[in-house]
Amino acid sequence: MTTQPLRVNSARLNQSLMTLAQLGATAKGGVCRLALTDLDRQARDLVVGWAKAEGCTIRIDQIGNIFMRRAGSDPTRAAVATGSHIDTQPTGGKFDGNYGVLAGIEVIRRLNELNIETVAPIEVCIWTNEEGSRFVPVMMGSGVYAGAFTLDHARAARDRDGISVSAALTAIGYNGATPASVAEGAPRLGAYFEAHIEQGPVLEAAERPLGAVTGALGQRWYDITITGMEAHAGPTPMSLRKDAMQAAAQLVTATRSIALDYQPHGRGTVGSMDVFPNSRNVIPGGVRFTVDFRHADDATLLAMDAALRARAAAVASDFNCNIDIQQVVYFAPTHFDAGLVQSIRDASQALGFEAMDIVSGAGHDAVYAARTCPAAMIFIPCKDGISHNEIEDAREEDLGLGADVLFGAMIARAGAGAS
Ligand code: HGY
Ligand code: MN
Ligand code: MN
Repeated sequence: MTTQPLRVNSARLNQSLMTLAQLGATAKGGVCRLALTDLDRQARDLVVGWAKAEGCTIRIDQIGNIFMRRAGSDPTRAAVATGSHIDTQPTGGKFDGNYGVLAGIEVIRRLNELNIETVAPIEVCIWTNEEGSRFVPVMMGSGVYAGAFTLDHARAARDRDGISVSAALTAIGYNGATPASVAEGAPRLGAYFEAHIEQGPVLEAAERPLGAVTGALGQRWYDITITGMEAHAGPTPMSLRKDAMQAAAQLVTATRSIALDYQPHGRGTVGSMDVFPNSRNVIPGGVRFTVDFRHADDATLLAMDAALRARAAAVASDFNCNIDIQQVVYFAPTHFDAGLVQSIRDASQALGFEAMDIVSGAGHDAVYAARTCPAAMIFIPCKDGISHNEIEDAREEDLGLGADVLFGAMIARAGAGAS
């Protein structure tokens, strides 16, 4: 074994990313490939084909998670795994999720080229519906795997057209047979690394190409339904209105003000809203919208929850509307495994770089994987810190360097025999 750190073929990794990005390519250079659509099927088939070409065996579980396995010399060892997701936001980019999966495929390609046999098996995972855009809950496949919610709950989830996860999995041919959760018998991974773009401005502003992710913000997601009464926009006096839109507006601004009350880590977002009947001269009788709260501290995240509910009670009274708040996602702030984080710092050091410790503002499948095995993440910068946007971009050298760190950290964990 040479003492030089192992490197990936960054040109090939980049080429694979661009090939995958063609599936759902948008005019603005992004990707729209929603979970369990036919585009997701095509992308799954493409990546599974690449893994099979490298001699991997493929396992698909009952929530559609895909595990692409390269054997090790000791099959009794739990797999050292990596991966991410290939479903995207409607105005998603080429790299969110896709990078983590293809960096893992590139590690397998290099192990084969270098004829290195690891001791522990290596697995690359594609987790189902990480984005939570078409179906809720978010990070669905990894959440079922870790027991954050049941398989039945996830398979029963429906999109805006009423299509269930179960039907969508069947439609794309990824209704797998193996158990989907560790509790039900899914193989427990030995360790899980995930490479991902930062999706924020920190690394780029610090001019650091590598982040050792120590943890991730906790999240609470809500569906809020406000019921007032439709009425005529002209004859109805202001004092007699039950205006669901005006009530909603109060909570939209409260979402922002509550997040601002809990800085620096507080985050509050209203990303989606439906208005009924959505006619310009009818006072809205119904408004349904989403709230996404995040914080690094669990007690603070709970305080944000309480502030929202208190504000909603006051608004319901002031605007004579009914307000229903359903929490649809909750996970506490995550602290990744210190040993794995250190192996990421060490792999970065071996390449001549000092990785910057950083907390993830985004949720990732590693958050749920961390409930079942040691997990940690590698971040690389993305241009202007922009993601969940079609202009999302990352530099080939950073993509390659992040994959080099993944390679080194995984080998250190899996053990490498003869080459
Ligand atoms: O919402 C998130 O943090 C991730 O993109 N699913
Ligand atoms: Mn992602
Ligand atoms: Mn995302």
